[in-house]
Amino acid sequence: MLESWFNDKNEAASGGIERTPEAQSEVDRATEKLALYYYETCWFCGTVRSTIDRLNLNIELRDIHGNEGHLDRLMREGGSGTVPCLYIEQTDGPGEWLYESRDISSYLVDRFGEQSPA
Ligand SMILES: N[C@@H](CCC(=O)N[C@@H](CS)C(=O)NCC(=O)O)C(=O)O
Repeated sequence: MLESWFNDKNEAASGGIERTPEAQSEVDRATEKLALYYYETCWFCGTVRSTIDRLNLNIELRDIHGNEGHLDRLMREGGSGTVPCLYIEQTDGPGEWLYESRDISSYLVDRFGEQSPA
């Protein structure tokens, strides 16, 4: 049950946001600039991943327990090894590191929720 909660892909299929192919492509282009630092059994990460699924977002997942380089970068550039953390690449400067599951989900809903531009 826990596993299905963490890996729930059904939410998107059964009520997640649906977009036209053009709109999804635009969102996919925007989410190429994002990456979620997480690990599998982290409950707070699971809440953000549910938001990602519900919004049908293709965001790269970087497992800090599965890749030492991800943890190193998170600590060095983000300033803390706490997950979840959303990395937001900027075109004109250093990337932004957004911590706190609620803040990450709010950011994603504000940016990619229904009627929000990418
Ligand atoms: N208030 C934070 C809590 C995050 C949290 O406690 N994450 C745990 C994993 S579930 C963690 O990374 N602990 C290790 C650390 O803080 O260095 C949130 O909502 O994102």
